[in-house]
Amino acid sequence: MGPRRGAGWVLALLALAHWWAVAMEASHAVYESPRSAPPAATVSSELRTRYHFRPPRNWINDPNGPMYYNGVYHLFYQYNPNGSVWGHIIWAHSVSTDLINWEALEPAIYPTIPSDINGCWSGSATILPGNRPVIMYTGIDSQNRQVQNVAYPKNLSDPYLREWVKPEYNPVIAPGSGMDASAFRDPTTAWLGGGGHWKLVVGSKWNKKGEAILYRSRDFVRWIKAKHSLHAARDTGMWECPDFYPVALRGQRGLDTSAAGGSDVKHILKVSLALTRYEYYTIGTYDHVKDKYVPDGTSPDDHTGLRYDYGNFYASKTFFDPKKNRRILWGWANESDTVDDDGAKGWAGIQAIPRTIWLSRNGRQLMQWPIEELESLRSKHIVVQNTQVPRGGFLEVQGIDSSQVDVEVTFEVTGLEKAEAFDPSWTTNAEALCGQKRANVRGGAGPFGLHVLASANMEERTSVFFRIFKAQTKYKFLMCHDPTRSTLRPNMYKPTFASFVDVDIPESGKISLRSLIDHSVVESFGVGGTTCITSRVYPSTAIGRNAHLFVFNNGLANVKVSKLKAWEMKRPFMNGA
Ligand code: DQQ
Repeated sequence: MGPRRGAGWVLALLALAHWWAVAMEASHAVYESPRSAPPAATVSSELRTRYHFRPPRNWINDPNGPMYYNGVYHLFYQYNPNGSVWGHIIWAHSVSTDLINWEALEPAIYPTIPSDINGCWSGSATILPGNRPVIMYTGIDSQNRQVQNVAYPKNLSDPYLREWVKPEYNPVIAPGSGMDASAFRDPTTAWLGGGGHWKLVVGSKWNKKGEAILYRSRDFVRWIKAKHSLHAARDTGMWECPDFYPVALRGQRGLDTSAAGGSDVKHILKVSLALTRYEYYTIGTYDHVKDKYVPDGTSPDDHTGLRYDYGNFYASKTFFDPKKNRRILWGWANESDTVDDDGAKGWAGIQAIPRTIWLSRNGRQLMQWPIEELESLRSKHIVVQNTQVPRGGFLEVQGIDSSQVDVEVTFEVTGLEKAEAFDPSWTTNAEALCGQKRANVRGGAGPFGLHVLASANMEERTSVFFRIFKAQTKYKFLMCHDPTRSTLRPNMYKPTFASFVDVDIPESGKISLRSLIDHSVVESFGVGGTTCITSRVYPSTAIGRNAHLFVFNNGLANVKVSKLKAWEMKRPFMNGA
C-alpha cells in the first residue's frame, strides 16, 4: 500500500506541477473556483468605471482580435465566465459602431475541440481577400500544449458575426519538437507579403531569450515555420502578445498591416514581457523579402525600452481601421487592488480607452491620443483661464462631478532657472525618481499638475504631475502618476509610475496634459500624447460626488493655468450594464 500510495502522490504532484507550470506560463494568478466564501466587498461598487470598456461582470484581460468589418467594430477579449479572477478563459465578444457604445454578444470562442479544450487564449483577426475575416488564437490542447487554431464566421451575412466555427483541420500550428510548448502563444494579425505568402509571428522564448517566431502560409491552412525568427532579444524572457505593424514616417494616417514597405514606412514590434508585466516596442525596418526586422537602435531593445504606457497597461493590440484610415491601440488596464477584493467585487479588469497611434515627427517614438469619438461623451463643462496657481498651493476646479471627467489643461511655466539640478544616475530610472520626489516633495520647477479623485481635504488624492530638472545642456522633463495617497485603505498596491518626456521645453513654457478620470482609473496623456500613464486607484472617501479636482504647484517656479477645460462624461451603453 505504502509504495503504491507513494506513486500516486508522485503522480498527483507531477500533475499539479504540470498544471502549475502551464498556469504560471500565462503569468496570471490562477484560482480554481469555487474558492472559499469571498470576503465582504471593501471596494465600493461606485468605483466601477463607466466609460471604459468592461463586461457586465467577472474577470477580463487581454483585448483580442480587434477589427472593423462591414461597418461594425468588433472587440473580443479574454474572459472568465465563472468568476472575477483569471481562469476558464474564453473569448467574449462585443460590437460597436463607434467604439464607445458596446453591445455584448454570446461568447465567440470557447473550448470545444481537443486543440483548445483547456483554454482559448489570446490571438488576432485578419481580413482575407474576398472580405473574409479569420481569427487565429492560442488553444491549450488536451496535452496542455499551446497550439494555434483558426476560427471563421459561420455566417458572413450576420452583421455581428455572432457565431464562429473551427475547421476540423485545427490546430494549424503546433510547437515542433524541441520547442517549448508552454511558451508558444498569442499569434499576431497576419500580413500578406510578396509571392502571395501570409506571414505572422507567435510569441515565445528560448531559455531567457524572447522570440517572435515567424510562420508563412499560402492558404492560411498549412503554416511553415521560417528558418529564422522575425526578431529575438536576449534576457527579455517570454514575449506575450507580440504586435507587428507598419507606420507612416510622416503624418497620422494609419496603414493596413499588409501595406508594402518603402522609404516612407517604418515598422513597430511591440512585445509584452511576462517577466516584468510591462511592454516595450522598438521602431525599425522590415525587409519584406528576407523577412527580417531590424530595430533602428534609437531606443533599447529590452525591458528598459519605449512603452506605450508607463502604468497599468498590458497585452495590448492594434488594428487598422479602414473607416477612418487610422491605427487604433487597445490595452488591458488590470486592477491593482487585492485578489480577494476582485473576488468580492465580482468584477476585475477594463480596457483602456482606444487610442489613435502614429509616429512622432522626429521618428523617435509613437504618439497616442484617445480616439476622437470619445469626445461625443463630453457634456457639462467648465473652463479656467489665465489663472496663476499659488506657489506651494492649489486651486480647486469646482462645478462639475469630478469622478467621471475628461480634463485638458495647458500650463505655462516661468522661472525655469529655479529647476533642480539633474543627477545623471536618474536617467534610467524615472519611476524610482518619481517614488522619491513625489507630489508632496517641494521642488524648483514643479511638481505641478492635477490632484484627481481627491477628497475635499486632499487627504486622499492621486497626483498627475510634471517636474522639470536642469541637466548639463538641456532640461529633463519628468511625468509622474503618484497614487501613494489615493486611498485611506491600508495595504493597497499603489505604485508610482513615471517616464521622462522626450521633448524640449518650448520657449513659451507651455506644457499640456489630458487626463481621463473614470472612478477607479486615471489615464493621462502628457504633451499631446508624447507620454502616457494609466493607474487604477480605489479611493475610500473620494468617491462619486465626493471626488474633487485640484490644480497644484509645489515648486518655486511660477505656474499659470493658461487654459483648463473639464467635461463631465456621459455614460455610454456599456455591454448592458
Ligand atoms: N494572457 C493570455 C495569454 C497571454 C496572456 C491568457 C497575456 O494568451 O500570453 O489569458 O496577458
